[in-house]
Amino acid sequence: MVYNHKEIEAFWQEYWAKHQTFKAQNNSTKPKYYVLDMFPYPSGAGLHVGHPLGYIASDIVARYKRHKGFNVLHPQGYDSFGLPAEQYAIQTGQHPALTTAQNIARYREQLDKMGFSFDWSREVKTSDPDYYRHTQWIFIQLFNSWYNNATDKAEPIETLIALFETEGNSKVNAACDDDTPTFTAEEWRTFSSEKQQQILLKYRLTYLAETEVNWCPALGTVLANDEIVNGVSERGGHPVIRKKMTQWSMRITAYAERLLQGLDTIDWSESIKESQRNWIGKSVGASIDFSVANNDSKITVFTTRPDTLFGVTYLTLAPEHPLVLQITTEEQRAEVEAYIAATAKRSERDRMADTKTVSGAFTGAYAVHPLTGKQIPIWIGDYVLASYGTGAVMAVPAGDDRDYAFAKHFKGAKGMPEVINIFDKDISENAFTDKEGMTYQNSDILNGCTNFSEAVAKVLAALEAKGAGKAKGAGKAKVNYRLRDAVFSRQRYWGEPFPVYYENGLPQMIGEEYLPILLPEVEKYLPTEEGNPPLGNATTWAWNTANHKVVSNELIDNQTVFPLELNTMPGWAGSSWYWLEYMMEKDARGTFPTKAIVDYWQNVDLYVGGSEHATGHLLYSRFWNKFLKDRGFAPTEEPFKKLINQGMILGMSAFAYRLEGTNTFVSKNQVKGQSVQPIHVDVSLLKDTSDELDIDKFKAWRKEFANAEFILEEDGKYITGREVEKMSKSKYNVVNPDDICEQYGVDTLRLYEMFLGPLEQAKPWNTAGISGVYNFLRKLWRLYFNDNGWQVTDEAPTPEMLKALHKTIKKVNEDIENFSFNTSVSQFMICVNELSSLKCHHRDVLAPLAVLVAPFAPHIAEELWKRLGNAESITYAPYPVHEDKYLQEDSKEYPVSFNGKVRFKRAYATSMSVAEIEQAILSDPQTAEQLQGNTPKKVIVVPNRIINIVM
Ligand code: ANZ
Repeated sequence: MVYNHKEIEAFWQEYWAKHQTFKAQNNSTKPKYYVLDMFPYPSGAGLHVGHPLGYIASDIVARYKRHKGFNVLHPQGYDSFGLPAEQYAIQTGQHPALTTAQNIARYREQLDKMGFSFDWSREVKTSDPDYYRHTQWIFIQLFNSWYNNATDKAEPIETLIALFETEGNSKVNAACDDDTPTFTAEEWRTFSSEKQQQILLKYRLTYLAETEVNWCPALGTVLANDEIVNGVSERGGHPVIRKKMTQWSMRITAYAERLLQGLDTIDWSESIKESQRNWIGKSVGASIDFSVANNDSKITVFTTRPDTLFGVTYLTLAPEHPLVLQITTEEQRAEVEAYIAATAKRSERDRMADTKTVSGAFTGAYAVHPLTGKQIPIWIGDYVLASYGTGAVMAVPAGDDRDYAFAKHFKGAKGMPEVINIFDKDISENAFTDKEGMTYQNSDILNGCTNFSEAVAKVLAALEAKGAGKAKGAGKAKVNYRLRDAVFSRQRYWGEPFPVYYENGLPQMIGEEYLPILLPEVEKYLPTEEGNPPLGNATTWAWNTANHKVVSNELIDNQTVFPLELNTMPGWAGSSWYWLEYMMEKDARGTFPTKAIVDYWQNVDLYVGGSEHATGHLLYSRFWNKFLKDRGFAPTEEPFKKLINQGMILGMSAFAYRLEGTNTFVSKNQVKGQSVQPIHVDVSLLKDTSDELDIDKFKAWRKEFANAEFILEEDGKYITGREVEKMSKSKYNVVNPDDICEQYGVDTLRLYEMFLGPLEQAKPWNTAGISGVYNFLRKLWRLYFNDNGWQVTDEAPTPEMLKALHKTIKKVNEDIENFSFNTSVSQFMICVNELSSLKCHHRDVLAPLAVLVAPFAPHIAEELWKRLGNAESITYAPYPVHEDKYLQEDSKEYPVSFNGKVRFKRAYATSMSVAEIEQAILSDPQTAEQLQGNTPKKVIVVPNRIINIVM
């Protein structure tokens, strides 16, 4: 009986679907285990062999945990809103919903063929109204919440309003906008309702505000920081500029500290945690106020070095700082304005990356030092970023390189002091000149401090104590985070509509009971002529507050019918909570979330996906989860307990070498220094997974190659050059898993992907090795079947057979727990080889072996299990546990040395004592030969290790 993968795989895939073998139970006495894959964006290209890598690994764990008695939740779905479908719609006019549905169907077909044990009954699609009504619902909850720093959690906005009504806001410790005014309870009550609304927006966890955004003109949309790579858009590589726009933002900064602390509680790779830490960027320091001379305003700086306050030599403001134009003197105005115009052309990233160019301008204004009362010139310079800290720095050339470079660059210029102030203690000279000719003078005031924290405490105390003077309270300790609030509006069509309409320009939430607000139909997917987002093309996009319906724009009267929001939500909205939706079975999804169910599943035990989401999806998800936890909708502080990032599978590109300026192609070994141009050749044009080009196929591939000439190897073959590159359509090195499944079967594909190397490492795909894995499965099959059929016997297995089995049981259990799947595959190969040479066809070995391989190669395992006489699927069969007694070695081979040199080897039973071994070795004829008549002086036996004879 031969191994017929096609029949077997088709049969079991149908069986699993029909019997809903992998359906998770929301009520179970078993312990729960939740294994999640990052759900795919269904692109038009379908899956290549790189995509399933993580899915195979998580599927092995899911299947293993079922064998181990867990109630496993292993769902799958689609992150189906997004740019590519919309770009395609713009080009072709096809509705994104249509192309998305087609792509999903294709993905599903491919995923089904790979034998994944997904519980498809819980599938989610982020573009499905049944799903996005909950995304809209979460948005409303965020809008209706504020962050109370005192309780360190989000609370309903009503509790904030109650505080305002009774005590105003001076004592409220909340995450809010920096420019929030202070008011009393009386004042609050006299505010108009509009004013109250505006103030509340400064506290809500999602709010509308004019912000500086990354605008990508080519894509016609705003991009998040993590959607920009090296200053250009991640998708398409288009330029990005800074622009002010009114946008929805998420107050993620309220959670900065919890996002940071939480990292210590989760089992993620250090590198991902480190990128999140850097992204959050916590700095501990102080904010210090400097009043502006002859002006009522004050400039607040953020510094991590308050101890350097006496070294302040000038102040530098970001060119965009709101006070700049106000304080600039008439004399300096032209210069300052010219400088501002020049820096506006540089992106923030350029400014950060460029540490060499020094530029700036003097405003003509002076600030007053809060302790010395001395006047300090105020400059602007683009090394100071408007969006970090307060957008202003106290410049200390004696302590900071950039401040030093700036002072040196402008030495002798108007407004740049002649001497640099020293902040330090105990500098013996009061004035000196450094190598570069810069002169210093000592402030003297901090002398005597011996360490940093003492100096900081002294400065802050001095600022606090400055009596009746202006400086009292001019400094306070402050923690600053690099993390910014996240812009949440996109000027796109294919995303979640906001459940928001506008009354007098102020945003209002639509009642939860009227969700979902469906994405409207539009004629075209481009921005409108007035520059409004694509939803501006919709003609039925107004909200009737009387009957709670979306109605025609013509009915807008701003009395009962109001315009709806034209932006849509960003790509990360739908992916920031999807693991919770999976917990609910489809028919329980009416109200979200169903508390008892969410409480049962808690959070994701194992999350598998790419590391490219480090500071995007993985940070936003943690933020939303913490928010939902605060408001009682999610049970745990962290959504993903353990995270594994699968490494990328690289492609093996193939090249043909065209002689420069001709249509002649030279085979790899005939190039020999000739001037050739390497051309990517589609890897499907190679013969039988080798490097040989199929010339006929190549000629038919492209018109321009139809008449190509070839210079071949001596054996008449055309050999291509191969190189490892990222797997991508544009490099023609994409390997389609469908072809492999067809030829070798999916069990082979699954094993092979795992066999390629450690899960977390990047590794090249080379189809050539796959036949080895296929042969392994055939060999496994042949333990159970011979040419005439079934050959499994009920005879008792020998100790060797049991040892081969139990070694494997032990190794594979350990490997799966450590996510080391490649080593398990090698162990299976060793085991099957051993059992084959032992002629093992014994049920007591072969039955557990089938269960052991089931997580890896589930189809063949099911088939063997059935043939072994089981009526039920193998899925829930207990996973074998090894017994130490079978692993014991019954004899041990010793290297036998004479005066330290190994001469031969001898095996002795492990039950023998040292004295017995000594006696045996001394009476060994080969020992006599080595001794050549000498009497041994000493015999050393180290049990289970060595024997050494000293002559
Ligand atoms: C005085 C000082 C003296 C500073 C000294 C440093 C060294 P991190 O650690 O990144 O938070 N700074 C503050 N706001 C800035 C902005 N918007 N753009 C550019 N630089 C800014 O760094 C904080 C330090 O970076 C602050 O401490 C400030 O310079 C500068 F010997 O203040 B320091």
